[in-house]
Amino acid sequence: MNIMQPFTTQIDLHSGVFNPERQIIRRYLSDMQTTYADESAVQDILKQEGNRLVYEVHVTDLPEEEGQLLHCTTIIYPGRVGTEYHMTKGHYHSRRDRGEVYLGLAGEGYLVMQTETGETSTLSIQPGTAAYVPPYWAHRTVNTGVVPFVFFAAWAGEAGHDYGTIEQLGFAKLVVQHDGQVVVIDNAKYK
Ligand code: M6P
Ligand code: ZN
Repeated sequence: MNIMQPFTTQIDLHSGVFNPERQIIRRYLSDMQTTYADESAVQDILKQEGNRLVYEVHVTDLPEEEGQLLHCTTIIYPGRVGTEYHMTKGHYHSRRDRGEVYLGLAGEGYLVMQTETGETSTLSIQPGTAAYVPPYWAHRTVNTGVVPFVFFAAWAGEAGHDYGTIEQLGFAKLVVQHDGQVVVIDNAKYK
């Protein structure tokens, strides 16, 4: 058994920034060309405005192994691609039977989830909302506000991220702006 040293991280509850900062994963629109339903809106933005930072993840540098509890903050910047709000790529856990817990820190958004047996769930997250992603549910977060949406997440070290299934199939539900309102609609392209 490998005994690690306990440690703390100071988290700015407004910005989600870690101190000490360890690893930051930044996802730009160019990394998400097939994520949004409206692929031509992605190409128009890339051509007309150039690339944009959609979200970043501040992570602890823990080993991805059984027994560890990985944790991070995610900051999704406000914005839309076509009618669809800025969001994370979304994933299943490679070990499907591993769950995850979220805590909203700043801004607001939705946690969009689905199972491989056809169930879907969309939960609103605000500062102070603890949300539970049970085993077997794919999960994606969406910023439906006008300021950065910041939340904390913790999950099992051995869970792993399976992005491929979502890249191939997409999510069944989309969170879009319609007549100035946030609406959850069916994804016509969902396979
Ligand atoms: C949450 C957690 C992380 C994840 C991050 C960004 O904080 O689920 O494990 O990495 O969101 O989401 P994604 O990995 O789908 O881009
Ligand atoms: Zn996860």
